[in-house]
Amino acid sequence: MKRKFLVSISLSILSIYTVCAQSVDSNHTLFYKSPAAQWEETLPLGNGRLGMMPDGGINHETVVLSEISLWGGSEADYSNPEAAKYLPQIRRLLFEGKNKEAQEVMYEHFVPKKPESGGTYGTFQGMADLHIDYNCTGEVNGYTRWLDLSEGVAYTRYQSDGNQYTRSYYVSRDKDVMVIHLQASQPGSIDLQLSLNRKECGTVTVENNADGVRLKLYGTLDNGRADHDGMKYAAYVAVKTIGSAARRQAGDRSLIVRQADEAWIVISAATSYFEGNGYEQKAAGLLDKVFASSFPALQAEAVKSHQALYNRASLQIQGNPEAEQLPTNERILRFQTNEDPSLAALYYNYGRYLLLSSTRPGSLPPNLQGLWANDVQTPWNGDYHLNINVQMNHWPAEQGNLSELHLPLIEFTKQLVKSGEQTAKAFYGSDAKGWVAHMMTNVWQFTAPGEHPSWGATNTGGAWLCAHLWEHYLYTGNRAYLQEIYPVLKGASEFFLSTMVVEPTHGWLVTAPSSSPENTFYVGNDKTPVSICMGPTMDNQLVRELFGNVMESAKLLGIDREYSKQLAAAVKKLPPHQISKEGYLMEWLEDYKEVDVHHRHVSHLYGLHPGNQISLINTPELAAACRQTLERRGDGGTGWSRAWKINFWARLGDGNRAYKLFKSLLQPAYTPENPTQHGSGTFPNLFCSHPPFQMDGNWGGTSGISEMLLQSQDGFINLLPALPDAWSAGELKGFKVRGGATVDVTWSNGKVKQAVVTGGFSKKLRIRMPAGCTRVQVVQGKKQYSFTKKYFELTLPENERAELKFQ
Ligand code: FUC
Repeated sequence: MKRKFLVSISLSILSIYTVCAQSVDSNHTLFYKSPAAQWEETLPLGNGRLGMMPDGGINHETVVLSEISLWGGSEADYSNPEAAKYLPQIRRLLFEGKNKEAQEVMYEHFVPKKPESGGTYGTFQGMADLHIDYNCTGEVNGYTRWLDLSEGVAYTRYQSDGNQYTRSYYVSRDKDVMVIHLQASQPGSIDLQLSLNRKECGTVTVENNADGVRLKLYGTLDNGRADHDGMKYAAYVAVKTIGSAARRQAGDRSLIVRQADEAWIVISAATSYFEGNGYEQKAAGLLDKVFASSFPALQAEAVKSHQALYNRASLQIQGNPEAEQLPTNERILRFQTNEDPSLAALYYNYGRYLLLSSTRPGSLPPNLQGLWANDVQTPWNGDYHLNINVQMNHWPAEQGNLSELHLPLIEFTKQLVKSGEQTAKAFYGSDAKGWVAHMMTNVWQFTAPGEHPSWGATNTGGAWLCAHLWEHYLYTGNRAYLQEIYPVLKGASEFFLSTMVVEPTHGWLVTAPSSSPENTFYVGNDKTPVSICMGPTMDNQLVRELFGNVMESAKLLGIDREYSKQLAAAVKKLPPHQISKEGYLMEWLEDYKEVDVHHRHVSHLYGLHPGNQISLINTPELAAACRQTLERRGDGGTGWSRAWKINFWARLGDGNRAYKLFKSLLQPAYTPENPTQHGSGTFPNLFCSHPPFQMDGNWGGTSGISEMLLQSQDGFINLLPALPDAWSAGELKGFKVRGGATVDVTWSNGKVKQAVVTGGFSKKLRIRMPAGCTRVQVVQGKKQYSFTKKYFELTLPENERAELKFQ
C-alpha cells in the first residue's frame, strides 16, 4: 500500500545521460518540478518557534523567515466605563425584541475604549526575507524540490554546468536555528551572496566574528506607547563553509561565499517577548552553539527530534498509483475530476506536520498564520480569533497523538484570566464574577469585546477555550493537571453564572447581549442586518458544556459541592435546542430569517462538533435537524468553513458527504492561467485558502479526516464511523482516543480487518461493532473482554496491547 514514486533526475553532461533516482513515499512527500512562483507555493518548515519557507529559486532564492512571538502592539487596558452603565438599557431593548436598537446602543457604548496608556492591538509580523543569489547562469536540468514530512526537511535539487546541486532546509529543535545546507557534486562550486530584507522596523549590519562574517538584522516594532518600547528582535545569519578554496567575505550589507565545496547557512533569531532584554544575546548564543558543534551531524539530529513527534501517528490510504507519481500541484489540479484517494492521507500527515512545526511546549499557540508570514501586516492581524479559528487549529492535537502541542494554548488561556476578570467587571458591571474573553485575542491578553459589536460581542470565546483545557484532560487523565486548570474553568463558569439573565418569553437563562458568530438576521420586516441577540444556540451549548465540565471536575477533585449545585440548577434553565418549522436546528432563540443562508459560520452546530451534545445515537432528532441545517447552509464556504463541515458530516456518519466536502476544501485556490486570483480551497503547497491563506482550514481538514476514521466522543470507540467509498482500503496508526488509548486500524473492501489497541489511563474500552462486521476475536493479548450485540468491551491496562480481528 505504501506507494513510492521516484524523483528521477536526469543529468546531462556533454550528451552523457545519467539517471540518479531517489525513492520517496507519496504519503509523506510534497513535490514539485519548478521553483515556487509565489509564496503560497513555497514549503513550510518550523520547530514550533522559528519558521522558514524557501522558494527553491535557481539563480535567486527567497526564504521567508518568521518567529512566532514577533508581534507589534502592547498590553493595554481597553475597559470602557460607559459599557456597564448601558447594559441595562441594551438588555431591556433585547427583552422588547428591539435588537436593532440594542445593537445601535452597543455600537456607541459597548466597545473597547482607546487605552489611556496608549498601546495598540498589534499584529503578528513576518520577520524577514533572506535573499540568496547563487551564481547559477548555466542551463538547468532535472529540477525538483520536495518536502519530506517524515524528516522535516525540504530539498531542492537540479543539475547545471555539469554539477548536481542539492540544498536541504530544516529548522532544528535541538539547536533552535534554521539551516540551509548546500552541496554540489564538484568541489569549489558553491558561490552565493546573502542579504536580509524587512519592509519596516529593521536594520541590517555586517559583523565580524571569530567564526567569520555575520549578517545581523534587528529592530523595535511599533507599540503605540510613549512609556516603553515595543517588541525588539534580532536575527543573525552566518555561513560555515568547507573547501580548500572557500572564502567568506562581507559585501555591502551582504555576506558573500565563494568557491566552497559545501556550506551551511545558519539563521538564528530571538525576540524580547520570550527573552526580555537578553534577546540579542540569545540569538547570538544560539548561533555560537551551532558553530561549536559538528555541522555534518546537524541534520540527523534535527530529523531525529522531528521524528519523535511525527512518527507517533500516520495514515495511508490505498490510492491511484498514477496520480501519486505526480507533483503535488498537479495532484491538486486533477483532484476534482480524477480519483486520487491517497491525497487525503498526504493531507492528514501534512496537517500533523504543520502543527508540530508551528508550536511546541513553552512557545505560543499557532495563530491564523500558524507561524508563517510573508508580510509585516498579516491578514486579520494574524491573531487568535476565538469564535472558531484558534480552536480549529488545535483539533488534531489530541486525536493526532500530539497532546503536548495543546499546552501552549492551555498556558495562553491561563494568561487571559487576569485581563478577562477586568473585562468582566468593566463591561458587565461590578457584580460580574470570573473572567471572560470575547471573539479575538492577541499575545497581549486582549479580552474586551471586538470594536464592531456585530461580530465582537460574542462573549463565549473564553468558554470555548475552556473546552480545550477539558479535552486535554479527557485524553491524559492527569489529576494534577485537572487541579491546575480547575480555577480557570470555574472562573469562566462564574462569569456566566453571574451575568446571564432570564429572558421574558420562556424564562430561560441566557447570555445577553451576545451574537452568533458573525451571522446576521432580520428582525420582522426591517431590512437592517442585525447580529445582537440573547442566548444564541452556540452560547447555550458552550455554557451547558462548561458548567458540565466544572461539575465533573469538582466531583473528580472532591470539591465545591455547593457551587456545583448552583451550576446544576442553572443548567436546567438554559434554553433547550429548538428545531424550526422547516426542520433545521435554530441558531437563535427566535427563528430569525438569516441575511445569508449560506453563511460560513455554522456555530449552532457546535453541539454536534467539536461538542458532543448532539449525536446520531443519543439525540437522533437533533442530529436530523443538524443534517437539515447543513443542507440549507450548503457545501460552500471559506476554507475553514468547508473543513468544519467535513467534521460535521463525519459525526453524522455520512462518509461520502464528508468526502465531498474534503474535495471542496481541496479545490485549487487558483488555476495556472490565473495565478493571482485566489479563491477558497487549497494552494499548491497544500496551505488552506480562506482566501487569503489561513492555517485553520488545514487543521480542520486534518481533524475531519480523523473524525471520518475514528471517533470516541460518546464513551465508545467507533472504528471507521464515516468511511467514504473512495477509501476502500487503508491503515491508520497511532491515533488517540479519549481515555488515552492508542488505536491502529487496518481496513480493506471498506471494512475493518484488524485493530490494535494500546491501553490508556482508562482501562475499560468499549468498541462499537464496526459497520459490516459481526464478529471480533482477540488474537493477541489475554485481556478480559465481553460482548453485547452492539459493542465489545475490553479491559486493558495502560500500555498493554490487544490485537483484534474483525469479520
Ligand atoms: C473569523 C471568520 C473569518 C476569518 C477570520 C480570521 O472572523 O469569520 O471568516 O476566518 O475569522
